[in-house]
Formats: sequence, C-alpha cells, structure tokens
Amino acid sequence: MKVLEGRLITVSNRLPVEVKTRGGSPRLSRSAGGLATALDSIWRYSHGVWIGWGGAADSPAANGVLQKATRGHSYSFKPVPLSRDEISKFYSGFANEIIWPLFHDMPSRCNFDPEYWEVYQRVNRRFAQAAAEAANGKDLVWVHDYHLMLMGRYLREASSSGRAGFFLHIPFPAPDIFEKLPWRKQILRALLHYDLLGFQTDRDRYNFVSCLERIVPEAISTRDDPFNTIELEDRRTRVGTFPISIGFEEFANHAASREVELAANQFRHELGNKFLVLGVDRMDYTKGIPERLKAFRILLRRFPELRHRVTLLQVVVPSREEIPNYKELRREVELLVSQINGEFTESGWVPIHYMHRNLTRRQLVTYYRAADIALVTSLKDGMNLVAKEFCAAQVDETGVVVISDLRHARRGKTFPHAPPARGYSRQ
Ligand code: ADQ
Repeated sequence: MKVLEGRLITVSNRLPVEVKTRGGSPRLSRSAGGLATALDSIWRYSHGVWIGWGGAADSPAANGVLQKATRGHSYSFKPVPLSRDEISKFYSGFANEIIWPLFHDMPSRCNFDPEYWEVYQRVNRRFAQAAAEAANGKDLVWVHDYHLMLMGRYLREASSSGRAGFFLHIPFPAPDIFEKLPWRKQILRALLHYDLLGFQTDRDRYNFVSCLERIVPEAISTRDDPFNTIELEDRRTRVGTFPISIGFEEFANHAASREVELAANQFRHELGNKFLVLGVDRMDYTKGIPERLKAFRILLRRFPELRHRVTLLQVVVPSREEIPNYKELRREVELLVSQINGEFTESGWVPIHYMHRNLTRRQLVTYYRAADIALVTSLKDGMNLVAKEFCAAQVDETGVVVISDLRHARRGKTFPHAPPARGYSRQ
C-alpha cells in the first residue's frame, strides 16, 4: 500500500460537526447521517484539513467554536461559507431535488430547475478554490459525494497539481435513468478529472462505466478487475469499488460496556420486556419508512396473537426539512404511526414507539443492544450503515437484521454471519 507523504484534505458538503446557535451562543454538535459516521475516524486520527460547510451559524464566534473542536488534533476544519440562496439552490435544489432522487431511481421526484445547475457549478468552484488553497502538491484531496461531482474539474482549473479522489456514498444509476439528467455529459466529463473514483458496489461502478460508454464515447475504458481505467484526452482515471463500513470495534466495545448493558435492560423493562423490533433512519423517502409501518400493521392484523407481545421502536433523525417531499414524508409517517397506534393500542401496550430527533451515540447503541430485530427496508441505498451498526452492537450474537433486497446490497457478503433469531424467549 502506498503511504501518503502529504496530508489528507477531505472535502464534503458539510463538516462532520455542525455549529448551531442555541440561546444566543454557538454550540457544536455532531452532523447526523451516514457520511459523518463513515468518516468519523478520519478527522480524529489523521493529519490534514477537512473542508465543508459548517452550518448556518457562520460568524467569527462560530468559527472559533469550530477551531476549538480540533485543538490538540492534527486535523483542522476549514469552513466554506454558503449563503441562504446557495443552500436552497445548491444543497436543497440541485443535490437533493435532482441528484438524490435520480440516483435512487426515483426520477418522478426530480425538479430539473436550470437555476439549480448554475448555483451547483458556482458552489463546486468555491469548494475547489478552498481545496486548492489548502493543498500542496504532496497532499491527497479526497472529495465526498454527489454534492461535489464537478470539483475535480475545477480543482484542475485552479492549478491544483496533487492527486484527487472522489467517493460516491449513494448508488450510481443505470444509463436509462442517468440519461434523464440534462447536464449528464458535463457531470461525467468533470468526474474524469479525478485520479480515482470510488463506488459502494460493483453495480454502481458498472452503471457508471455503462453511462460513460453511451454518453462520453470518446473516453476509452479498459477493465482490469477490481478496477476500470478510463482514459480521456491526457488524463487517466481509475474506477474502483470500495464498500464503506463503520468503526466496528468502537461500536462493539461501546455496546459491550456495562453502562449500555444497564441502559438496554432498563429500556426493555420499561417497555414491558416485549419482543423489540427497531427501525433507525434519517427521515428520507428512500428508507422505506411508510412501507415498514404498513408491513407492521399487516403483521398485527394477520397475527392477532402477536399483539401485546411485539413493539416497534421507530427512531427517525430529522433531515432536509426545508424540501417539500421531506415535509410530506414526515406528515405521512406521523399519520401512519398515530393510525396504527389508534387501531391496536391496549392497556399496557403501545405497538409503535416513535422518536423524531437526533440521538447521542450512547442512546443509539442502547437501542441497538436492546432490540431483537432491526428492520432495514430501504427502497434503494448506497450501503446502509444502520445495519452494520446493529450487527456490531450484537454482543450476545442474538439479534437479527431483516434487510430489504431492494437496497442494492452485496447480498451474502455484507452480513455473512447473521445470528439466529431470539424467538420469543424474552417475553
Ligand atoms: P445515510 O442516507 O445517512 O447515508 P445510513 O448509511 O443509513 O444512511 O446512515 C445513517 C446514519 O445516521 C447512521 O450512522 C445512524 O446511526 C445515524 N442515525 C440515524 N438515525 C439517527 C438518530 N435518530 N440520531 C442519531 N443518528 C442517527 C449515506 C447513504 C448511505 C451510505 C452512507 C455512508 O445514503 O447509503 O451507507 O451515506 O456511505
């Protein structure tokens, strides 16, 4: 393995921490979501700079809080300021109203507003400028996710000479879907300015290469598994599959701690020691939350003997609440929860416990440890870290993950050792 001589310059839309103003003063909190979890160890243990938007509280005081967070570390944060209009058109607009639904095979949810594209280009250029200023020729610039697909090209235009890689955390669609994107050619060509492109699964990598063959036929692709090499003009890009994971040991050790064991037992006791089914998701239409709730309702209707014995704990972290699709989803989820609870609740038993908030790591691990089953019902997903976190927290090796085969998983490889079910022994 080649050792990095310089520093790692990580770039993502958001920093792994966020500054929010509470009670008039800026406070730091961990950013929620898969990217922040997956890259958690990077900024704690590496040497470099992380570039990203630091949250709405952009002020000297907020920047002071950010700098303080990395004091004593060999990693620093470099916030990129974004205006309200840019957040609306670049982040909510282009990234989350076009690329997110399209790449999750849901083109009917896309809003192809040309103004979003203008702002997407402008903001990508600004991130590239920030990275070019921070990096020297020995550093490796590592760019994350669909918000920053054009950055490779702008980095080169800013004369950044060091190596640059890009990792896509979400699926890459097949050509028939990708071709619906009006700016498809510009995006593919921009991606070919990176030295290395990483995808979660082989299917994403093949989809990307197939799109190139159709849309950028001038690029020459050679396959040398597990990589493809793409040559265009004077550049060469390697394309590989790198399924992402979590800090497994950290989760497992945390779950095995006495503190978590006691909290998990206490929680089960408070729920009347019912068989516990758990859902943990960002509030997102790709995660199949209404579908899961409806399936649970069918279960309780078809098998009345399960009533009083099974409880679903559905934990949802608020996400992208400014986007209309997400507001509607929240309404739909909350209506379903109240309908199902209204239909089945009896004295001493509420079928669904619903939490809509950001939890601490300790709370999450407690629920993972307490649950008998984790339900992962994504309609499409890049990887899904909740399933991995749940597996890591199974200290007794008794929990079961029920995982959707629609989620784009490397079936049979991601969770090769699914432990046997607990049955009803804990009732
Ligand atoms: P996400 O869509 O955010 O990530 P996922 O992989 O499921 O999806 O990760 C969610 C993360 O949020 C987990 O680490 C989980 O612990 C955390 N989380 C969920 N609910 C929470 C709550 N209430 N409080 C606190 N934390 C909560 C994107 C892609 C995925 C891909 C990841 C990583 O969409 O497909 O797996 O990036 O590449």
